[in-house]
Amino acid sequence: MSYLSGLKNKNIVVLGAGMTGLSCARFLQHHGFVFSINDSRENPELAEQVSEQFPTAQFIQGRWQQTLIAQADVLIVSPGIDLNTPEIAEAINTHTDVIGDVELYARLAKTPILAVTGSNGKSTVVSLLHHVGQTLGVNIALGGNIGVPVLDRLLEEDEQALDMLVLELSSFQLETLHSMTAIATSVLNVSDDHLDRHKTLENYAEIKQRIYRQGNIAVVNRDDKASQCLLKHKEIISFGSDKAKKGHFGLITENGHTYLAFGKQQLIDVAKLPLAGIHNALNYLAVLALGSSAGWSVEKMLTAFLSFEGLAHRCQRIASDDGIYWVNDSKATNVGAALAAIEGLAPTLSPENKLYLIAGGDGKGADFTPLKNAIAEHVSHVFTLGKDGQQIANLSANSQHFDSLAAAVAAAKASANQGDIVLLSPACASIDMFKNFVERGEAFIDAIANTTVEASV
Ligand code: UMA
Ligand code: ADP
Repeated sequence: MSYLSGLKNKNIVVLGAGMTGLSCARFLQHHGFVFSINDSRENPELAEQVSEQFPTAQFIQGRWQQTLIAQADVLIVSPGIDLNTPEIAEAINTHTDVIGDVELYARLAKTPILAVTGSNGKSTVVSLLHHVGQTLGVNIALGGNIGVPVLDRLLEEDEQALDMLVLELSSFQLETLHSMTAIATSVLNVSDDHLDRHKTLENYAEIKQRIYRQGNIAVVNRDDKASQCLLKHKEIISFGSDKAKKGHFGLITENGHTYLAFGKQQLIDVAKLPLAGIHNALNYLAVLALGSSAGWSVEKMLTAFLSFEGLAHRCQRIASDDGIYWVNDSKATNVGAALAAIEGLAPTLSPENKLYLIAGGDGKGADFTPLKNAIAEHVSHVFTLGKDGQQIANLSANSQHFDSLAAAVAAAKASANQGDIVLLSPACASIDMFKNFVERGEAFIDAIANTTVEASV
């Protein structure tokens, strides 16, 4: 009996009625399974869609329904729901099959996978891998935390014909994933993030490490201890900002130029690549390592790099007529990302120009002190906002806290001169003031266009 037909007589409960929950429901309904959906919030955003699209499914909202959860044979938990929720923890203790949507996909699909996790750079790396694969003529798809629930893939007719799936995995998704067998997996880096849920950095790093058990080749970052693969029997391809040994990827600097390199072989001057900053050079190297694991030609991948423009809200230059170099890095939702953006952009400034930082939001329990030295070294003034912005302001004497992003932008505009960089790299989530990082980035772009200079610091 296949795993799928074995689900027929099971009591299946989907927890969470968001993007993931809906895709699980679509999949289950398509196969004619009976299931229930439970969302603990009063008015889940997609509640209407649930009632419309799954009229026969039992839908309980506003609380966790303890008996429903306790009686489930299979509990499919959305990534945003904490497994320590008492009702779910109890189900785990009583050996209910508690899985995520990616686990269900992994149990069913045969498509070769390249899987990426990490605190920062995931979306850039998986999107670049996808772009490179497409350019090389591979029939490739993208899924996971990037906003494309994987089960939707199984409903597409071309799933059988797919050569490769590139998966972006969050720590939340890795908590409920055990059965993936990828060609290659990577923990790009680990820095403070989601500690409100995972409690300690050690616990968070351990969850990320679980990806290596579920792939053949481990692609590791030599610069980051937490990215190393501790499993002795795995084949390893490494990347890092130093010179690499034979068979690994690194950077070589010669006569003021930095090159992506494979062992001693210089591949391309990073100045010729569209995505700037050392953090992006590492992202390119990670893609080369992952692509090589799949047998792709390094030379062809380098050519494909040239036509990838990058993703919105990640160190994205915003055009303006004031001569200021505005950079929207709204996706920098943790300290490591903001640090990479500051350190990556600072070297691109002319000596007479300055770097201004706009930061703050919901810090998710993170410690901001790692930003202190980078701000002291590279940033002329910090404009902060949001719930935990004052904590960032406290790192520097040259700082000021504002009530809104528009006010912070106005103050930055009043301070900056032509050629200066004003970087929005919040080091925080946006949920205290915005729907998500996209809305925050768009508010930044609007504020740049609409602000007249009236504030000064
Ligand atoms: N819910 C509850 N109780 C809770 C928490 C949530 O009932 O305690 C309900 C909400 O009311 C809502 C639903 O669960 O109806 C939302 O589920 P979810 O939070 O798992 O979000 P989805 O819409 O299913 O989106 C998830 C990922 N979200 C999170 O991990 C928080 C998306 O990543 C991902 O793109 C999508 O699955 C498809 O795989 C977003 C994200 O912010 C972009 N990820 C984090 C990050 O990148 O840092 C990890
Ligand atoms: P993720 O999907 O992991 O959030 P993104 O590719 O969306 O990663 O990038 C988010 C932010 O992280 C970027 O805006 C940038 O500030 C930072 N960043 C990108 N790549 C790296 C990297 N390799 N190391 C550290 N920070 C990075």
